[in-house]
Amino acid sequence: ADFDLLIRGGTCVTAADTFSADVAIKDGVIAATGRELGSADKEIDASGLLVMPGGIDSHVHLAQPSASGTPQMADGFETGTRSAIAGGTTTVIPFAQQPRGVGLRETLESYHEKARGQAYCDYGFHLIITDPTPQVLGQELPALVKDGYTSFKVFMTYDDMVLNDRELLEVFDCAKDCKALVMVHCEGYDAIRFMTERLERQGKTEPYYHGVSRPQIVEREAAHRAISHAQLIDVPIMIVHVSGREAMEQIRWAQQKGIKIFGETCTQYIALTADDMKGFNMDGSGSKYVCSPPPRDHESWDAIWEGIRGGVFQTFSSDHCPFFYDGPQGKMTGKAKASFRWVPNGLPGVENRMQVFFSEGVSKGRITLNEFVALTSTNHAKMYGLYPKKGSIAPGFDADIVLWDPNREEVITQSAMHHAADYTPYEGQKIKGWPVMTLLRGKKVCEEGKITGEVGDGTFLKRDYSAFVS
Ligand code: DUC
Ligand code: ZN
Ligand code: ZN
Ligand code: ZN
Repeated sequence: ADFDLLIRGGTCVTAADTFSADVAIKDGVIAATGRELGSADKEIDASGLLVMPGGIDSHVHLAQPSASGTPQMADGFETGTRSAIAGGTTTVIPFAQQPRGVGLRETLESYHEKARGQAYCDYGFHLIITDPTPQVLGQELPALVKDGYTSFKVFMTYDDMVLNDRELLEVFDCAKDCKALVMVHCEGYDAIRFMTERLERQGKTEPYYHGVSRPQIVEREAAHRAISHAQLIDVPIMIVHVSGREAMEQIRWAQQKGIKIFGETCTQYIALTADDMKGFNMDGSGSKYVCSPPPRDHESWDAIWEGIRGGVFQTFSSDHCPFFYDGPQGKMTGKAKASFRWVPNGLPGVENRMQVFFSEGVSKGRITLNEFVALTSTNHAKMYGLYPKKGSIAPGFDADIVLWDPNREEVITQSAMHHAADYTPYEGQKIKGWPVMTLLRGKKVCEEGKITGEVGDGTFLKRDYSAFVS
């Protein structure tokens, strides 16, 4: 036969176009699109379905160790990437977090060890820089960027990760020199500490107060500070997990001034609210929704959609950062019972990202199909140096494809999930539009929620420079 596989009769969607075509695949790569392409060993009937690039989720946390005595993450590479492919995502970029005092090579090696042979989908790594010593910024980081680790994240809060302004400037300066893209967690350390300690003195320690301790003002202030530092150095940065209007407006303002600032938002900021963290109950169920930045309110959802439609945000991610709710590793174990400040920050969501975004975005008429593909796949590939290998349906691209039924109605429920976490924050959400088959480099890895791929199918991706960093 001419090809290994032919996907027949579907509607192909890319970031630019929507067109009826068959897709021919050979050796894991898209060989041709069109009609009457030739013969194939296997065929898939995609009539009535959308044929879209597999999702790329450029913001995922897997197997990051927590401090001893605090809950450990629920998902490693096996269950996290299994959950990804079940949701139509074929590439994830998790973080390799530098423990202070440890070198970057050593950090990366330990994450490679956790991932090697353990992934169901392809993966890369962003470093998290917590200890920007002269050795790290002068030698290690530039060398690693050259080796294909072309993006990294820094934090403006958290005791074990926060960088002060001087350190941020040093890191930005290094990124400029080595053409790396810096992702910035924008929440102000001192303001959060102040708010947290005041709430604790008032006895306001339930999970709900996690959100109160870090309101949008705290996020906006840090976003503005990061933007100012980036402008001073003249380096592009990506402000991740934007939760509402305040930070969105800072990014828009910067973009309108011609400062190169990029923005990411996530599922929880269009689907959850601060009220979901209300669990004045003794069981602490509000802790299921504790993440940072915290989910806000309905006005914030509107602001996020405004940013999505207006081009303020280039990428839509899950920020999958899974913890258990129940059991010995549960979110409310140990010190967390005493105060929200000890509840681990993060929600599982890699499997639900495309479902919720399609349903709320495309099915409700807020965005086009092409915008959906750009925000869930193509822009991630361009932003993080995976284009033109990943992120489109065209000859030469990896045959990472999701077949999507735009009319299928489902309800999200934990019992159907493929992650290791024991809950989903999106429980009960009604969805219109659902992934029915996922292909990774031409191999069917999931069909109708059933995993057909094998652990180890996923390979490590060395990345190019960001197409958005010139
Ligand atoms: N930042 C993230 O990116 N994810 C989870 C928690 C956090 O602070
Ligand atoms: Zn963050
Ligand atoms: Zn509501
Ligand atoms: Zn994150």
